[in-house]
Amino acid sequence: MFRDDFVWGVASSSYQIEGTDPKDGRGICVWDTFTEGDAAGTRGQNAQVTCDHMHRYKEDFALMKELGIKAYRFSVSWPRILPQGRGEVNMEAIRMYRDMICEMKKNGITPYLTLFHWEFPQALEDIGGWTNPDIVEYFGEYARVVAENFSDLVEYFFTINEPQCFVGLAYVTGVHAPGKKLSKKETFLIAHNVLKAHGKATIMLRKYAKQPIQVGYAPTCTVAIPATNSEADIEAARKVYFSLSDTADNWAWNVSWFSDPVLLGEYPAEGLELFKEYLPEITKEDMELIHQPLDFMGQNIYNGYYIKAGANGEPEGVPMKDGYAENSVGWPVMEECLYWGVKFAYERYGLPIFITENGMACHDRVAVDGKVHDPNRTDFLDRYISALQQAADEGMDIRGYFLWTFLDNFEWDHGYHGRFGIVYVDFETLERTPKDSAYWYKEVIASNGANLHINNRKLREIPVLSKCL
Ligand code: GCO
Repeated sequence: MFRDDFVWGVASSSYQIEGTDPKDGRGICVWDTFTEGDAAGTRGQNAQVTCDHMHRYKEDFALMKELGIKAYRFSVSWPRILPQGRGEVNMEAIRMYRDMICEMKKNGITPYLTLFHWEFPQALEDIGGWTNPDIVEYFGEYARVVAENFSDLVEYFFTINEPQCFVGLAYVTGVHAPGKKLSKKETFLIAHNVLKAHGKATIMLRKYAKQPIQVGYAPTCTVAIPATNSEADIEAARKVYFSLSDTADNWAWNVSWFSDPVLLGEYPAEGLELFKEYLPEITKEDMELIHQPLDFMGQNIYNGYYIKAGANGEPEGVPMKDGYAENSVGWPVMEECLYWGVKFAYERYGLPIFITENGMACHDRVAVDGKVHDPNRTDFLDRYISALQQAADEGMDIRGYFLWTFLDNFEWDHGYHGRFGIVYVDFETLERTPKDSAYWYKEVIASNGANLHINNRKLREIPVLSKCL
């Protein structure tokens, strides 16, 4: 079973749900620019309105309360708070976020605030973005403004969400804003500056906090899952999970380059060798800055791939069987990733873990009875959270689970196509309808997981026919 004080929550990000208002004083972010015109990269869609959460948060937090949700991982928008990315603070944004946080707390919801979930200020992109060495100071300044204005109300902070994604998708493959395909040299510089910015923000959050706070980081990756429980397959998967590749288009899609420096204080030796011709200067001071003590680590985990020990002793991929389950944006459903992802990360880094994101996109619609039936999502969550419990039962220090996500929203390059919410949003009327999975999750929270199938294996037994006749 999960610990008694296990944190049950939902996660979101500002850009995906907030929307805009002509009076909001918010600056432009790279996603606004990316979605202008024909917005080819986002199915012609943008986030100007999205869920209109900025005008409806009272209603949204009341619904969260009704659904028994106790914690909320959300992000604040850098260019909403600092329209130019630095300098003048937009007091309208401070007022809005303070009111939002107070409203959460009034509804018994503990805030977990993420500083950066990909809303990069366009004004900073225009002066070199993450390749500009000053970006570390700018991000530190932003962290100071956040600490000064919100840390009396918020105790838990995350610095950066999924560096793998926004470095890789935004600057290597170019499918996310600002849609650039930069050279390897530039993207390794970006990654290094991102890690330094994380360190700087951690220092600034603590320095300017108005009460003792806890700080973490929220990286991601696809998990290497052992094909069987044999020691050899487990070792092969562990090796692959932390390994690096120079051949893949997207070098940034890995665990160790983004987590070892932050959590262990050094870049993986394999990468220093493999990538040596692309690396910027990395000093001892840089590494000290990056390696700030953290209170916990976040893990955003959705899926994986199978690995076995090959005949020659080297790890080998195991293809998926035809007809495997997948979500509506084509990601495989494989609950073992939550067990192995947590186990491997905990063994290597040893910090308490929050699952900062996990959830499923489905082809949801309002049924003829007016409800949204999403049995695939409930089954997904039951399997995944049960796998997480297994890791907890085996002694991994798991503090909480933030389901991605509360409201269907703007799913980046998928536009409004990927519905990840446990609450259905009609994007024409903006009406919210909790899906069946939301009521199921309410029971999970109320029972601290006692209703999960891992604790009720009997529920899965085939009913005895004679009882029904
Ligand atoms: C990510 C982001 C979220 C996504 C979610 C589903 O992981 O890409 O953190 O913003 O919406 O993961 O793709």
